[in-house]
Amino acid sequence: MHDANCVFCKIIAGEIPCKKVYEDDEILAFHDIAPWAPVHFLLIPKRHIPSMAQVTEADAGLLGRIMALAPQLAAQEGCNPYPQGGFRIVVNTGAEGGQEVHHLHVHVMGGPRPWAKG
Ligand code: DGP
Repeated sequence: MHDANCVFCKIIAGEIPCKKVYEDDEILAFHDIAPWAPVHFLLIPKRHIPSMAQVTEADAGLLGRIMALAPQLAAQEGCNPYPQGGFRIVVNTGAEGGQEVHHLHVHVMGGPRPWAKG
C-alpha cells in the first residue's frame, strides 16, 4: 500500500532522497533529517501503516523483524556497545504521542551524550 501524500512513502518510492542505512523487501531504514542524537535513524515498514495504533497481530512478524534489526543497525551506524553505550528506541504514536509523520516509524538513537532531546 502506498499513500501518495505520505513523505515516507515518497522516500520508499525514491521520490525524496534519503541517507539509507538498510533496505529489504519489507523494511527501509534511513537517517533522520533532524537528528536528536549523534546516531539517529528510522526503521519503517514499506507498507503504509499510519502508526502503532493500527498495528494488529498480523503485523507481529514485521514488527519483530524491525525490532530485531535495530541492534545490528545501531552498531553499524556507530552506537557504542552495550552496556556503556547502547541506544534508545522510540515510537511516537498519534498527536498526544508526539507523532508528526503518520507512517509507522521506529526511532533508533545513540552515541555520546548530551543529546538534543533527552
Ligand atoms: P515523529 O515525530 O516521531 O513523527 O518523527 C518524525 C521524524 O521524521 C522526525 O524526527 C523528522 C523525520 N523526517 C521528517 N521528514 C523527513 C524527511 O523527509 N527525511 C528524513 N530523512 N527524515 C524526515
